[in-house]
Amino acid sequence: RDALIGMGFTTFGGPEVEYDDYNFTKLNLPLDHPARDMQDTFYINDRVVLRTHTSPCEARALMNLKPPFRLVMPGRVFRVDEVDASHSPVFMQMEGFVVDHDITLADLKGTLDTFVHAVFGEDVRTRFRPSYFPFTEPSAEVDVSCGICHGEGCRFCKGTGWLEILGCGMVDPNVLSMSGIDPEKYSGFAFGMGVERIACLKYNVPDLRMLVEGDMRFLRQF
Ligand code: 2U9
Repeated sequence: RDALIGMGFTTFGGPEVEYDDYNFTKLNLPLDHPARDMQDTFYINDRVVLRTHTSPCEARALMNLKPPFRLVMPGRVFRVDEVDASHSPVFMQMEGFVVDHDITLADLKGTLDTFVHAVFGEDVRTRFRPSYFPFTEPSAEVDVSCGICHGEGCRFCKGTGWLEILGCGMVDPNVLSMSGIDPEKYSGFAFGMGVERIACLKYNVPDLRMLVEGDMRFLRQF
């Protein structure tokens, strides 16, 4: 977070109990999108959900703030999931959101490279892989070179030499115009990450549950 504040980001937020309109519709996920399934989302009623990502904060920012802005949005999110070493029904996300004149993919790459180097150290390498998100186009996933084997391939990185740490992309022009921002004048980028996952990768923790169990033998190491 300090690395992002250093680049001029300010924190922003929104409610954990959210309208499905902000959680899905305003982010380009229509009524028949699979992520809206009851299997994946905790519904309070027909119109209200526990937010499944911090992205509704972006929708609220687009409605309430005038660009330009550079925002970072950490917060708790909820998904219907069984607990295992890499999944939890409640976890922390941190998303970033930039809208300004002349924002390009180069700004996205430069910002995320700076962030990754601040968190994982100057000697890690980054890799941007094409991906898909409904609210960004183009989209990418970002990997860092494995801190255990330095890219050689080992058990920790499942032999690939790379660890996936976040998703990102250029804000889809439709998402901007849905909120009344002229995509001819403004462009932007966004990214999102699971905070516990980043912590585990940084400190080589093999199981997300260790972060919350409160075992003193684990906690004393930090
Ligand atoms: C608006 C426009 C763009 C938010 C984004 C991601 C990429 C992403 C996942 C990482 C792992 C969630 O924790 S995770 O499961 N997130 O990859 N999120 S771009 O982009 C937005 C959001 C809102 C209006």
